[in-house]
Parts: sequence; C-alpha cells; structure tokens
Amino acid sequence: MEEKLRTILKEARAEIVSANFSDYEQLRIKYLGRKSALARSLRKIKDLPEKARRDMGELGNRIKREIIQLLNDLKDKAKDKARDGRSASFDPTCPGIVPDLGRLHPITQIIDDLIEYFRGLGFSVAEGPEVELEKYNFDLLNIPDNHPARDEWDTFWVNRKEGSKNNTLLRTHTSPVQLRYMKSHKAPIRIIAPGRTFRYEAEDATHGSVFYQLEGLMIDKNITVANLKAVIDAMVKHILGEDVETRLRPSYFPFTEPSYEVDAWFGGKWLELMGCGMVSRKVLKNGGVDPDEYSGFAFGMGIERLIMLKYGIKDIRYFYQPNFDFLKQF
Ligand code: FA5
Repeated sequence: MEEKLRTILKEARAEIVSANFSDYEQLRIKYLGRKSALARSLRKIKDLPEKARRDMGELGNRIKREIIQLLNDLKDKAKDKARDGRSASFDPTCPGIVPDLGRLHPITQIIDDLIEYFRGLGFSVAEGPEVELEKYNFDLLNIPDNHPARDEWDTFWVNRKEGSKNNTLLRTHTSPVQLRYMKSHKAPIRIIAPGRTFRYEAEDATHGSVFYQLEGLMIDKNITVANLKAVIDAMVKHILGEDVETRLRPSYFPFTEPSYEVDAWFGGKWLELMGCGMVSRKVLKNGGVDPDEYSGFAFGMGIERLIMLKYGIKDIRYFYQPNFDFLKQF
C-alpha cells in the first residue's frame, strides 16, 4: 500500500509540475476525483490492521494535501502569467489588472486652487510666453541694460545681439505679463499670471533654476498699499491657514515704488515668498496706463516656496524628481 501511495505522488508531481493550466480540471479529476487511484487506495485503508491503518491514513492524507498544493500552484502560475500579460489563454477567473491612477502634480493643484480663489475676487487669468523678448522681461519694467538689477535675474539667453530689439530669453519672472496685458487691455485691470520662470543660478534646497511664479496685478482708481496688503494677506491665509505668520519687509524692485517682500516663518527662519509693491508711474506709462488717473499694485510669488510652507517640504528639488512616493502624498 505504501509503495502504491508513493508511486501516485511521484506520478502526480511529475505530471502537474510540467502541466498547463488548461489541463487543471482533468488533472484534478485524475488525482483527486472519486475514481482516482488515490481515492481507491484511501478507501481500502479502513480494512487494514490497526497499526497499518493509522500509518497509511496519515501517509494518504499527507499525499492528498501535497497533490492539492501542486494543483493550487498550477492555478497560481496561470494567474501570474495572465498578470504579466504573457498568457496565451485568457482566464476570466483571474483578478484584473488595476492600473495606477495618475494625479495632478502639487504645483498644478496649488495653481488651480489660486486661480479659483482669485476668480472669486474678480481676477482673470493671463498668460505670457516662456521665451520672452528682452524688452518685456527687462526694459519696459524699468530695468535698462546697464541696471544692476539685471544681475539678480541671471538669464538664459536664447539669442542676444548687442543693441538688437529682438533679443529673446527664458523669462526670469512672470512680471513681463503685466506689460503685455496693460498694452492690450484698458484699465481697470485685475489679473493673475501663473507660469514657469527660469534663472541661471545654482540650485539648492530653496532655489531652482526652473520654478513657478504667480504674478498678480490690480490697477484701478485709488488703489493703495492697503489694497495690496489686504489681498496678499487674504491669499496667504487661504493657502497656509489663519495661523501663518507673515511679514511685509521694505525692499526694492525697479518696477514698483514703494516695494516690499513678503516672508513667512518656516523651519525656524523667515522664508521669502514674494516680491510686491505699487506699480511705478513709469511702468504704468510703458503699459499705456495714465498714472494720474490710475494706480495699482503687483506681486510675484514663488509657487514652490508656498507649497513648501504649506506641507513642510524641506527641499525644492523634490518637485522635479520622478519620485512617486513623494508625489503620491498630494
Ligand atoms: C521677482 O521675480 C519680481 N518679479 C517679483 C515682483 C513682482 C515684485 C511684482 C514686485 C511686483 P524675486 O526675484 O524676489 O522677484 O522673486 C519672487 C519670488 O519668486 C521670490 O520671493 C521667491 O518666492 C521666488 N523665487 C525666486 N527665485 C527663486 C528660485 N531660484 N527658486 C524658487 N523660487 C524662487
């Protein structure tokens, strides 16, 4: 009897291990069915003397369990194959392949949120080119060729000829959109302009050479620094919450007068979030707006910096790495 049982197992092993899933049912009947050699042998065990009955009972059950396992392995093998998409036969009982769902990048999410927020304040969205004319990026913003401020915005030039009016560059900030919009629309103006900006500078935890800004421009009669402060405060609180600590610090930009910088308290120090100020008379004139009739404020905010504050992200470079563990959190 023992010999017989062991032969059944040997045969089953040899056949099932090399079989295809399409043979599964036939093999199940052959080795576990009511009329199988195993079932017949097991039925005979009850007629054996007591000691042999116990021993053969144990052995028979062990062999049965092993054959069940072999058949289960055959089933799993078929499922793995189907999952790899390499299976020749389609098995409708296998679990389907669930595709990973994509999601919006945190930068897109925050820009969408800000667009929605500013729409509520009556602002529309304006856009400008990433490859910009030198005159919009610098000259019309009161940053002439020899102005020291040009150093601050170290530039990727696309083409540059001394004295040419058609020099192009990768815009170093979103402020040129102010000019483009003023020239093509009449005051009053309320716009935001989100977009990518480029600077030729060393990257570190808080500086990228490619990063996003969101420009804001509001021009109307009697606009003052109080309007500027109210709008910026409300926007920062909308994104970062009521408790965020911010400060308005006097600063300098050639295109605003007076100028400020807004910092927020982050990781034990002040992190610069945006530059802002009252649009200078000269820039209003350059845009075709009468500075005796209208005044306005503008700001240019770093989007990555804002997200870093919101979520406590310590390094700006995370935004641009294909690291799904990071991106999946948003
Ligand atoms: C400007 O770019 C001005 N155009 C802002 C402005 C607009 C002032 C309108 C007045 C009126 P600034 O170079 O400081 O300013 O940059 C603005 C913001 O962009 C910074 O406060 C910071 O949040 C972000 N930023 C600047 N450089 C980088 C960088 N390398 N990486 C990431 N964010 C940056």
